Amino acid sequence: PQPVRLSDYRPPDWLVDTVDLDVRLHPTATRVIARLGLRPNPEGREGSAITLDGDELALKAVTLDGEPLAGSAYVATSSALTILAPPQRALVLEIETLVDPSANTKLMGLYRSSGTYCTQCEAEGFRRITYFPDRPDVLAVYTTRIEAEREEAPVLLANGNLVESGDVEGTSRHYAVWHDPWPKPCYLFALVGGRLDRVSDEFVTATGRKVDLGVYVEPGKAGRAGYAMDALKRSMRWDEEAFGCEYDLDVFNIVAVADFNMGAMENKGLNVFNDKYVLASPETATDADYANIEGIIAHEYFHNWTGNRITCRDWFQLCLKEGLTVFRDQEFSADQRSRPVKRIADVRLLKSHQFPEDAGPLAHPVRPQVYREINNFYTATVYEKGAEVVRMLKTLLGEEGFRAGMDLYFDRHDGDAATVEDFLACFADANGVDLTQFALWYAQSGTPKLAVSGQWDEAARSFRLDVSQTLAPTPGQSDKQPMVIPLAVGLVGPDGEDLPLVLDDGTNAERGVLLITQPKQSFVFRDVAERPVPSLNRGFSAPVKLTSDLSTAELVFLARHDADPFNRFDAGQTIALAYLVEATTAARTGRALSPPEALVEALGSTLEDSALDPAFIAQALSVPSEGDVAREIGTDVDPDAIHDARKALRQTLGEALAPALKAAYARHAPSGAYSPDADSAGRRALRNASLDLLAAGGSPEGIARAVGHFERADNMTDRFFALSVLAHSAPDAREAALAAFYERFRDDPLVVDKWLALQAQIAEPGTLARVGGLTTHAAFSWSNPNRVRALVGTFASINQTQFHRADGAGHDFVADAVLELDARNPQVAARLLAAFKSWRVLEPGRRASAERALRRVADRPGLSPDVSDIVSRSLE
Ligand code: HT7
Ligand code: ZN
Repeated sequence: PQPVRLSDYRPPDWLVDTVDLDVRLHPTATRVIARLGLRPNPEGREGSAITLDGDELALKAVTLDGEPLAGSAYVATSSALTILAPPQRALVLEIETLVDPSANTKLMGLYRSSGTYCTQCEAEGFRRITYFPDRPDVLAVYTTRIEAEREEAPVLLANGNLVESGDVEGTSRHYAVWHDPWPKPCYLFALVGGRLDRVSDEFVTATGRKVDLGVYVEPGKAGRAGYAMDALKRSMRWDEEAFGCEYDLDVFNIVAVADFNMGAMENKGLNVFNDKYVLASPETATDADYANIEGIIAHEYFHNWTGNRITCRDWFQLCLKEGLTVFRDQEFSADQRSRPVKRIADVRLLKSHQFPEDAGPLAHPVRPQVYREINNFYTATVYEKGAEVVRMLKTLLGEEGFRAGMDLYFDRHDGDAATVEDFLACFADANGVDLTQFALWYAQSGTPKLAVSGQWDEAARSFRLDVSQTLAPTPGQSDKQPMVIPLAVGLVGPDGEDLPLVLDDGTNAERGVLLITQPKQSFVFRDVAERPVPSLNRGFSAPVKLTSDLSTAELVFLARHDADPFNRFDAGQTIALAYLVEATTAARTGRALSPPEALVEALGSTLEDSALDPAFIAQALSVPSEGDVAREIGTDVDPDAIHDARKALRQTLGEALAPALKAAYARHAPSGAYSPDADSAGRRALRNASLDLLAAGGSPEGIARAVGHFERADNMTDRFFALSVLAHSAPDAREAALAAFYERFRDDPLVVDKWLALQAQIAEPGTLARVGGLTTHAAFSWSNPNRVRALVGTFASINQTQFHRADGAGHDFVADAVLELDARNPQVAARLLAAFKSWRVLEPGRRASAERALRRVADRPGLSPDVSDIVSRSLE
């Protein structure tokens, strides 16, 4: 496909004010009649044709103002309909198309999931339902009539409010008419038809309007939808309180389906979800599942204002809705749970997914300048780094300044298809600041590096911080400009208390934030009577890679005393990471290195600090992942050596901290029935982290404890955690436990996904054959994205030693899987292929095999645009 460039943006030539859809559902021949109220756009090109997008469509009829169009008046292909010389005035175009939802394996447009009809239109799926100007800056008011066999689809849903329903006289069919008064782009269109159970509730908005809430699930699963409903109501209240955003229809529905390309979709008034992010019960869902459900329900709901009421002008502005909405859902979860633990989890996700993306061939700015396939830009950079950019705005402007900017944004742009510039202008105008340099965060790709060193001048009683920033070239961007970096800092005195931050000009560093704008800058603090330890980038105030001259002893001090919980956590991780890098080098030459005593002691005192939140302690105990270590090493990476070093460290920690771990395990035993609340989840997290380290060395006592934990578990969190410990650390006990787990949950696909994913992660040479074998297991299907992601996706993204096997067989397996999938579901195939994104950091042998596998994919004729785009950028 031809690249699409931001610089080529032109307003649409024709606008659509109204869309009246008549959809007659049929498993293989659904008839769609679309009546479009069009008018020339005064801002478009005068006298232009009407060009409508299509994708795999069969045109049956077309009329203009009620008259059939002559064959010479239009050109129709399966991918476009052009009305050649339309009258330049408001007109009504009626288009009839036929689509086959059962044959739709791409899961874009109208498709069937376990028999339920559903739609997915973002980014460009509406054109697979009818011909339409499929771009987000064409906003219309939709009325949707759906008709179906009552027996097959008793539930008929679409966007907006229900205005009419009934039987189609003299037939076995029925219909429903939905009207959405809010103009919207077509990517927010949705309809659902099926046999579904409903969980009902209601919400009264801040101004007293009653909203009917419904969560629809497969028959028999309503008992697992209660938590999603609860999360929805909490989200609705939170958005009113935190941002003044009130819901605006009489109805809000959520539908859970089993076949879905992503997590969920924010269609106006009718969110459609991957059922993985709706269904939960203590027996089937882990604490992590509950937290994900809460966060994703909130995320999609929050889109009602950031995405729907204010949408994007074009797909380059995707971060405008996604980055902002991720920021909002992160804040919601932080308010509902532990703020520090949520921040730690969010930063871990950023570092593990976004940092490698930014460092590899797929790097792109938060707002890309060009794309060949928009589906490939729903990335960690757009979402997670996009959220960090919004967070930095808040750090720079403060709570009130940020809220003033958001208020102005909602006020000024309600009903608009907006841009990043529009968004930033609201913050600049509301606060009287210039954000020109800040805007570089949207334009420059790559992770800035910040090198910081500190010097205490005893005689002058001052402390100087020298800061320098660099940003390495990334694909398509060789020259970089310095960024605005809000660096939150503290100076921690010998007693562990923060010192006042008075700069040498007598001003205070506002909210403890230093503003870095130059390649090199120095900051001098006065009245520093004793040598402090600087705590840098507190709360991870900027998404940068920070290096400092802090000694191990100073990091240990921060791990024990820093008032900033994120940095307290991060100090321990920094020590562990530095050790793992060294130990990896040693492992490559067959040497073993003992971990620093100081690290063991610091973790020991964290473990025994009863003032700390157990969830925080659990995070502190988790050793940096193999991916973290690979990223830190950055070149000539040998995953086997990393694995050996990490395994040895975990074993040492388990042995050295055994008494404290056993005490923590005992202290956090459950005291009542399972509850998914944050405190209970935190206690389980610490108990399970203790169990894990105690078994890490494979000692009979540790394994026996894990077996007992598995057998006695009364909830999925404990049961699955124990199973994971056995799978990774107890080859002898593993198979029996895996078999028992499967037998118990074989009829529950979402739990079977956990079973598949766990086996895909085992860091042993037999895993590739195991994963290959599982692709033919009755529980696996290439056509369900959740199954594919659980088995093949987990293997490629988590199992560093086996995906990057020295013999290249892991790379070949994933390349074959991508090719197998591509014909069926290009989006899922392309995402799987993106697991190769860090292939260039591997040692030469593995790098060569990754390249061979990528070239084999690239050489396959007839690749989808999705896979072709990823493979060509990966090889550039
Ligand atoms: N806005 C939604 C993105 C999405 C999506 C994109 C492409 C293809 C399928 C998709 N399903 C959902 C979800 C979100 O980020 O809120
Ligand atoms: Zn989103």
